[in-house]
Amino acid sequence: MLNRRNFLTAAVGVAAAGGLAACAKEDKSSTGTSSGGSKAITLGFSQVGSESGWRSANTTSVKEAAKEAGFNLKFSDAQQKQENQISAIRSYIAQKVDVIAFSPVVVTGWDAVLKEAKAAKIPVVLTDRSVETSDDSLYVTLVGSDFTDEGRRAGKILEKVLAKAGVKGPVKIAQLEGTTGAAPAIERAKGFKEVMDADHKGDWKIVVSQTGDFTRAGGKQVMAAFLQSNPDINVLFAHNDDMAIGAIQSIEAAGKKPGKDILIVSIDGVKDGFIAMSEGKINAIVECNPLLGPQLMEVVKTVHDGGSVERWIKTKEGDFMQDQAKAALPTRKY
Ligand code: GYE
Repeated sequence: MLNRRNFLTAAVGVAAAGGLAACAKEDKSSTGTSSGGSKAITLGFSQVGSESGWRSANTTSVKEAAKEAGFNLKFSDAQQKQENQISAIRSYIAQKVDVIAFSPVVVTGWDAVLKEAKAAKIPVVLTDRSVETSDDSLYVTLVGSDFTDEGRRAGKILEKVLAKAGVKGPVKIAQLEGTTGAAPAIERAKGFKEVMDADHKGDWKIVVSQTGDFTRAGGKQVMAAFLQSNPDINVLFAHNDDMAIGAIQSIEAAGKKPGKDILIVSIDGVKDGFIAMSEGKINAIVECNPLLGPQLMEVVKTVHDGGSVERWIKTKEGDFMQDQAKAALPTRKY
């Protein structure tokens, strides 16, 4: 079981000692000291990559919020490779940062490096994506969305989309999955399937499903192959907007109308997704909020100061149908 208090108490002691030791070192990227004149918290952050609009907005949010909080942020981009994230985390441990935060590209394979962080008494905060671990004490908390619920919401909103479009016959769904092994890919598929199994056993079928790695290029390429193998697809469920946008290009290239011949539901709610929706090409979007920076910095501060935090700090988000897109577009923040 997680013994967070002991872990944190130990972490704070070491963080304070680490802070003193770090004073001697020059740190060019330091963003200054916190208000009381005390040493700024050094946060090592390992980002997944820069695969999507969501990710860019998330990176900006993290960087801005760290600056705002007066933290010394060490940031690295793993280019969607787990081994890069593991080396980044190892380097943060070697640099004796106060807190490590990361958004794990996939769910498994973290125990070894997380044990190293624990042995060095550096608390780890997960953000955006979760991990599977046999030892709960290896991370303090997760700040991020409920992806299973997003999948369920996508299923529910598809019911509305189909009703609005007046689709009567069989629903043949193509699914563009996110990065294989990543929490949002696993859980969004799971939540969507729950709705299918509960209410649409007879009328909906996923006829093809493959990863597009959360990128536009991936979505475009995989959708082109789907249209070749299954030209009768009438619905696309894309695990993110970028893959839906890529897929739209292939749908149009195949002489079909996205949003009409093929109804599209995606997840994220980035600006380009809203633009495609206001053009009638995406039918509905389930929002997944990337602006996690401020909440993350608050948690990092609490953890660093030895306070207790919830095990999972969930993000709040909404759902949008096509007829809301134009009105919502100017107010979208990412
Ligand atoms: O949906 C996708 C990004 O982990 C929630 O990763 C995030 C996902 C997001 O690449 O666009």
